[in-house]
Amino acid sequence: MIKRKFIYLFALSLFTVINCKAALVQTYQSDKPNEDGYEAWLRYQLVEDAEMLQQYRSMINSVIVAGDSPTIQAISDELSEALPQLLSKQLLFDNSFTDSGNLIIGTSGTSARINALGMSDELSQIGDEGYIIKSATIEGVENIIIAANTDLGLLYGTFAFLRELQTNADISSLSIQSSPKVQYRMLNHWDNLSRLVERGYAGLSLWEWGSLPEYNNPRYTDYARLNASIGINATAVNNVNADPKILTEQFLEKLVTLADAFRPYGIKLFVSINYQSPMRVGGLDTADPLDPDVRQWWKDKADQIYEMIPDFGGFLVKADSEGQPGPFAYDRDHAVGANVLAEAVEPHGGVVIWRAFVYSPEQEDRFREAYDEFVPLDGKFNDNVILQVKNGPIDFQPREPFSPLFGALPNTNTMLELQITQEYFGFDKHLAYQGTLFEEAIDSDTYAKGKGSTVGDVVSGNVFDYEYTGMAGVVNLGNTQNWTGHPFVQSSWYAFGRLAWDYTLTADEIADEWMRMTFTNNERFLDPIGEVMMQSREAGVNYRMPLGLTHLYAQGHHYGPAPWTANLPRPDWTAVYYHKADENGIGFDRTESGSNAVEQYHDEVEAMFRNVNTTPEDYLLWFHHVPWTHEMKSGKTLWEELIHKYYEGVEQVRWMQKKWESVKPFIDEQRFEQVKALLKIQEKDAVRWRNSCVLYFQSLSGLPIPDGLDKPVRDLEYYKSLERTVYVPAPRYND
Ligand code: GCW
Repeated sequence: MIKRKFIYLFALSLFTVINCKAALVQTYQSDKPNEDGYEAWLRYQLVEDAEMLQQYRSMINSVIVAGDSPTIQAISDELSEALPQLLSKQLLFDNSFTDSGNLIIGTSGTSARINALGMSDELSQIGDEGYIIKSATIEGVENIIIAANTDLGLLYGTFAFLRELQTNADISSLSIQSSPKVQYRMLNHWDNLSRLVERGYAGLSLWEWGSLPEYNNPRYTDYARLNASIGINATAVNNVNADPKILTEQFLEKLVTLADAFRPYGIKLFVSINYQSPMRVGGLDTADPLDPDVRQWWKDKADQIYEMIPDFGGFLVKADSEGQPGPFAYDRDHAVGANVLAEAVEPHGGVVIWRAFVYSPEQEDRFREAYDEFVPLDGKFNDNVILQVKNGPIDFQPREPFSPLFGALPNTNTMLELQITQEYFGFDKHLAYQGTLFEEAIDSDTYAKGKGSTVGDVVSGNVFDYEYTGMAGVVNLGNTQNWTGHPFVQSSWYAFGRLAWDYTLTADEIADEWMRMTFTNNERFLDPIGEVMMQSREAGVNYRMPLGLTHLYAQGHHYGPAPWTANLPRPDWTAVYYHKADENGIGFDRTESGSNAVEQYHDEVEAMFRNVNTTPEDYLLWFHHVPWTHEMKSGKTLWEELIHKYYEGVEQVRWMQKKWESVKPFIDEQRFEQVKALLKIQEKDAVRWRNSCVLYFQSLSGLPIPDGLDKPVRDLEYYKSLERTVYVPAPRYND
């Protein structure tokens, strides 16, 4: 009897389990197979738009790729992988010309058919890396051609053509001509040789130093493909807080394997160097850049590297910044320091990228430091040195005004450094598309030569005649299956590449492309999630530091809030240094009554920021210390506006959650559920940010939380305690 009852119960529970599962499957409306995100935006799924599919199928029957090089091989590999899947049809890949439509790829040197089209005028406009995609009638047949001056140009053209198909564009009369607007489109990895990644939240470093040089992990090639598909052509593989060992023969051998994997995709390898390398791995007793032995050491080292990696890009250098060694130890300035390296790589066509991220505890205002150090050196750097400047004067904060160095260095090649990894935006836990931030930085008008001298114009060499131009993006890519942790961090990687290629693209159109390629072309996904992406960065600003507040992070990890931080070894590491709030008001006075940092901008910008009434409210507390009672454009007081912004940030995250819920039927369950879970974390974190900041500022202002807003249930002490108790989702901070 007991036994029977047990069997009955067992059967009943089995029935319930099966039923529940069935119910789950039934309520889940998507029929899309699960995806883990590894392919990122290079997903070659059957074209969703039936009409377009029909068009592509009829127009592309044979693929003819002219030439013979590893890059040409990469093109053929990509197309033979992509096209049969996109079109779900068999195509000819044997270079045969059919009378029903061909895709023809070549330079005028490698393809007689392209040569016969007489495109020399067009080709002369696109440089070494540009491409042309167009419809062309050859031998009475309508074809699509991809033409360029080099195989690399063809590769970029191939990816651009695939993008047309992936985004379901009409290709019936194509006429595309494109070439990059800056020369170095570069990723900066902050990867340590231990494989822990500084500010990296997506697993261990991609570079498996232990199995290099012998094992060429296919992932290196996929990395190169993804980058080439968005036009990235350079990568610095190790942390700017550099381990000198990177320059030892042992590591150079490992780098050879990486450079070999990247080469067919046009990606040049750079390394970050430690300024004391001549001492630390070279056996010298000084690293003084003017010491003849040191000079010779760098020359010999460069010769050795170029012997092993003939197309090596050069060195990336963080010197005399945050404890990194540099020329200051020998009383030499940055220019003297950089030039010794520049001389060493110059005969090989290499460049030195010298970072301008400097600040010292002696400065009254950290904002001023980089400008004060580098402007006097303008014109003193060798031609093959590029100064790499972060977008803002402090450090990748949720919103910064542009660094006044842009537009202030007519005689020093200047490139822009942006951050893709979300050091200050919730790591890999928060959805915060950075395309809008990048666009805001690039479009900022420096007025260096009157109106219309944007940061983008400066770094592309349109304002001053720079010898070398570039943009760098700091990435967190790791060995996590989807590369970035949060699936939407991929969108910022994508946006960086697209903007580095063409800084006039908009964040909006880039988001649209990315979503179509990464998720689906279905408008019912694109419309709501496009809105989410476009608002996500602003939401992150609102719940962290609206109206121009900055650096309210907990010390060290930069994840959670700690606006109360004071009394650290350096004042410029504390939050109170940045907000300067007291019972009367809040904000950093950078006008003449304060640090006067506004004087570093060109007149028009200076005038705008100097005056509290013309300073855009998004930047208000960057430049002015204002009373809590200050009247804002909305008619509210500053206090009320600030608190409303904090609450709005949380509401925006809740809105993002709802939007995400609405797209469940249109994408696969795996990625849907992952983003949904991450949004839950984001909502919780946003509430913590809001309550911590609101309660803390209230403890100073003594003002009430405006009517209609729910008061935090817990008190300030509770939120302060979270700084010590809540797990921080990053390596290094939970040892
Ligand atoms: O933002 C700060 C980071 C450091 C980083 C530094 C830099 C590589 O907190 O982790 O160090 O910037 O850009 O050099």
